[in-house]
Amino acid sequence: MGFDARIIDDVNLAKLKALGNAHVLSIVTEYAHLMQPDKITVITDEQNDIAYVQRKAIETGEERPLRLEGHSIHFDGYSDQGRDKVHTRVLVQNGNKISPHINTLNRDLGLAELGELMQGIMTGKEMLVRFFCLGPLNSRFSIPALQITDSFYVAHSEDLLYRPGYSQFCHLQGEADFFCFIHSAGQLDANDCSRNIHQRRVYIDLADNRVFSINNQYAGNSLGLKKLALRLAIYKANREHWLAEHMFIMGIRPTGKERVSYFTGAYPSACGKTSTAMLPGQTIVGDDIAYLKVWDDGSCHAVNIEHGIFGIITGVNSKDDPLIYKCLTTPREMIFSNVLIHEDQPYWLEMGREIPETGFNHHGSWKNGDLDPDGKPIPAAHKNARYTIRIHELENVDEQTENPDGVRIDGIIYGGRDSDTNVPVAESLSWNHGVFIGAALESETTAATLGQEGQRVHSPMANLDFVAIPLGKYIRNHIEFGTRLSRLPRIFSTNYFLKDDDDRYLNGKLDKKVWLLWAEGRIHGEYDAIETPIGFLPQYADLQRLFRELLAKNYSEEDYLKQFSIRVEKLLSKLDRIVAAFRGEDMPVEFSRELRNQRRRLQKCRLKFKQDIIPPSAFH
Ligand code: SPV
Ligand code: MN
Repeated sequence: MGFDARIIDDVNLAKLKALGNAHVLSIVTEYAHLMQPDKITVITDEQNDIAYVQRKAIETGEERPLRLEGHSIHFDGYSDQGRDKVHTRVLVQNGNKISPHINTLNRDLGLAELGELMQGIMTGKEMLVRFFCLGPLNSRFSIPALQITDSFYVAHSEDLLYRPGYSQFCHLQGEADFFCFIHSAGQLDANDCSRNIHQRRVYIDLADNRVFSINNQYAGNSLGLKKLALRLAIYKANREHWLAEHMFIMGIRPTGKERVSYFTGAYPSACGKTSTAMLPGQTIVGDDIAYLKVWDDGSCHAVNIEHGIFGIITGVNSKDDPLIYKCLTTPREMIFSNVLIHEDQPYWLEMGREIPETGFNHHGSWKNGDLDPDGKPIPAAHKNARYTIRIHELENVDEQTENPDGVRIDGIIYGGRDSDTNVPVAESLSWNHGVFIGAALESETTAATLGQEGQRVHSPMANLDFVAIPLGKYIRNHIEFGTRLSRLPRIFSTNYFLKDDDDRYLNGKLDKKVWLLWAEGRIHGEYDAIETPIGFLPQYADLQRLFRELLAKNYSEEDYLKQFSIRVEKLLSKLDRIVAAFRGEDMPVEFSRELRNQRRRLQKCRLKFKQDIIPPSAFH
């Protein structure tokens, strides 16, 4: 197979050939034949090429310019506003199941279906061939990634979110050691949104390090390097003994002390991961995906594989998120998606300003009170509306973000959206207990995935949607990772979403700063803690001081008791759910031991105290 000279010119062909990589050439040829674009454009790391993508995103209509310089808006279709879990499948040989929780499909069937759906899908369109680097340049963490797409929005988003990687492909010296993503938005409708949503497919082909994504635009479905690459990375990490996680990385900097401690944190989508990494006074390395490795000195190092943020905009306001808010309201290159546009300005839900009664949104022309075809009111903006920016646009970006060695991790946090069970912060009793806490993470579903919101679901390490290996093996990898570390990070749990009986949140949005600074202080031996059946809890006096110093808030003992008392029955029921969730998985003995011990400790304290809700002071 060769290239048809009518669809690729000499300049673009030369850019491809200069890589000296037969694998890249054969992939591009194969998919050009299948998808039949009118034209192939190869994008290198050169500024001209990158600017071409941004310009064409506007010219083609996939993005529209807004009032502020560099700002644009992209709309995803009305039914393409979140990750599509149903049509995202891992292709497996011979119909093997990976795990009861992982959506799989026979590889031959999947590839055959794709062959049909992708036939001629790029007719009339331009095929972009792009090269990126997952992770800092010239780093042993990093993985080169080839992206083929016909969406200028996808290609432009990836410019903002990922490091350019044409040079990294040159360093491959012809090897096939890269990830590959093939995307087509398919036919577009009058609003430049994917028309054939009913044929939306995201198929992960582990055998070939490839992911196919068609008939969609929402970034969680379309951008190869985001959640599609995470699935390939988890599979690769499993073979190579490292971890690919749904985690932020941040530097925690206690005031008045000359130190920084780096933490990673895993939270399900829309549960405060970005806002934690963006806490005032701290620094951000990344907000979504981290690779973790055992470093030469026995410590744990991590890198952010991205260099941008695809963040939820709902609720971003000048008071709670001053840094992001400032970015969103000043000129810079950035993309809004699925917000309301009125007189070329973006408006989003809970932005702390009045939202106009009319405008243009993810449903088209909109006025307050409009109903969708199902008779449901159309909100001004989608709850999962987002912004896409380069991380270096932020004032609080950490100076180590591009360090090829990453940063040394001293703390790991697991946090879910849990209204009635877990305390706001606790430190695990040991590494294995911490892994157990991560594995037992539950959270209520949000608008980040299609389907019903507010359902309590189990998501080990907030990563269930992306795990492409048996769950038991995934958990075992975390246990083993700890055995290879001589300097173990401490593991913490957080819960920002605890509510009282009247359904009111027990904590303010910025209280998380106290939990994080307490955790950081624990690492440095600055706070004594109360050992309880569920882990080490903070003492009231320490929190009282932290609240005063960090938030100028008077933290009452009554609030402490409401928030930090141990809800024994709720915790025991949670354990029953976790047992059920892992049924059918081959769990490591260490996990089963932690589960048994956790249950035993809770039962013992129920017997001893003869009450359901036990204040931390009972354990002094
Ligand atoms: C998430 O949903 O976890 C996100 C956004 O970070 S995306 O995965 O791209 O949908
Ligand atoms: Mn995410």
